[in-house]
Amino acid sequence: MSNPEGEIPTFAVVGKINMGKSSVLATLLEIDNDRVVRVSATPGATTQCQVLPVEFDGREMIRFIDTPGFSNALEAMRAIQEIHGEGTPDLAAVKLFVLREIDGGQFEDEARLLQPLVDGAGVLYVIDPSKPLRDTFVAEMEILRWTGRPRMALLNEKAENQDRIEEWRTRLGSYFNLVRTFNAHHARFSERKNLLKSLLQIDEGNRARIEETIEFIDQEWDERREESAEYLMDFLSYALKHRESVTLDVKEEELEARKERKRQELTKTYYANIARMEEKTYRRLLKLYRHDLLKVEVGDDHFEGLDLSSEETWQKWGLSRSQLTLAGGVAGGAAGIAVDLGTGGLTHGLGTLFGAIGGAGAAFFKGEDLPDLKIGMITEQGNSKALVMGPPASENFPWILLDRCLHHFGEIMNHAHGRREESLLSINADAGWVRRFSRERRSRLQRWFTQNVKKGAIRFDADVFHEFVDILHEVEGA
Ligand SMILES: Nc1nc2c(ncn2[C@@H]2O[C@H](COP(=O)(O)OP(=O)(O)OP(=O)(O)O)[C@@H](O)[C@H]2O)c(=O)[nH]1
Ligand SMILES: [Mg+2]
Repeated sequence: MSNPEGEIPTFAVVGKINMGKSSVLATLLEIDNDRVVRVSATPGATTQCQVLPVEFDGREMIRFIDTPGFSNALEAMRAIQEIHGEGTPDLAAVKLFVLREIDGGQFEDEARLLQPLVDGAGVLYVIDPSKPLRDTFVAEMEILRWTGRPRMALLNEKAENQDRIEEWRTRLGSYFNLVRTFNAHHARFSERKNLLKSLLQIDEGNRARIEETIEFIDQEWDERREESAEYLMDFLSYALKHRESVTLDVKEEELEARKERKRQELTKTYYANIARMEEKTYRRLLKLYRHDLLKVEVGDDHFEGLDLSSEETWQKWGLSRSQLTLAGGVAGGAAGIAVDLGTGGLTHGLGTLFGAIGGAGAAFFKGEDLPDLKIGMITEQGNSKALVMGPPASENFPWILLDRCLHHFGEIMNHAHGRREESLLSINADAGWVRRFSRERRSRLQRWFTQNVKKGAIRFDADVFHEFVDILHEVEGA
């Protein structure tokens, strides 16, 4: 990568083997691919220096280097002292050590990790403060100090253990220009950004370049948030407009059991299609936020609580009954579309349909927060009769969908790229985003939902878009 502006600020992440160096970088730089940054429970995962450029618009802004861990720091320290002779070793002594050891020497790991420092890189020293502070760590700190490079220590706590933190901090404070915490498994966007900002404090000479990088990152994050808002609006719009229908032949029309079977099929297809679109929305979000390992599945019947047709979903997500009343219903908008055929079949039909959806029949509607789930009507299409499902007459339907989307968005935001266990997005956390919205926000969104239930395209509404962007911003920060 060309760099007409001169040297690219470079920072090497160093530390004892297995401290989480690679994980810290993976999270900082949003890399969840082991082929790019190898993370492993087995010590010694990283054996070569790995250059990780941070690029914007094809321009390399800053550069990080993942390094093999210190494996024999005490001995290496003595070897450097020997090379130097009397007094405190300096960069020249470290350089000689690297030259001597880099090709198959006794301290190959140490030489490899020190090479970038000899070449001018700043130091990010990763330690796990739940480990006891042994002499080997002190040896590592000594060696790093001898290089004279700007250096920051990062506390990446792998296990809960506050006992040793103060001891670590005090000791690190005398060897490093700055001590920060950065948890590779939990750091969020703001913490990642703060880490980059900390680089300004240790590397004043590259201030302009680092500040520019932080601006790029902020900008990229804003763009992603806006894109996410669009994905969300696309999905909600689709779900609110969606209709599913099947025509009924004479037998199906006349024989209740057959009609019932058709109804159940229709219900299934309707929800399956909404779930498919929801899943697609999450996949788009995962891609946008560079998650390859993280997966999401929205099954019609795979996961309890994710199933739009399950009772639990309706109790857990969406607005409360009183909030719904205040927000004003979708029902009005839907009434003109789902047409009552006016036969006795309708009432009966809806009853059984609810039974199929709720599982628990009448009991389903007794819960305080449960709105009517009026989805599904028999309509006439030309000369034949058809069962039609959608648009949703239930006022809570869009709120439930939005709530779930926000929850998933939050999970995606919170998932650190350094975590390598292949995982499904969790769906068990507390819901309740939309219940906390202000009344103004609820009304504004409700109006947009109602417009969407109606047929035909709706105009892009900048106010609503910005409302969605604000909501996502809040979810990010929570
Ligand atoms: N619980 C927890 N585990 C972590 C954290 N950071 C790293 N680990 C785990 O610690 C192990 C080592 O992580 P790596 O990032 O490969 O460590 P490394 O320092 O690069 O190791 P080497 O390359 O072998 O020197 C992996 O199993 C990680 O998943 C953390 O913040 N929390
Ligand atoms: Mg590593």
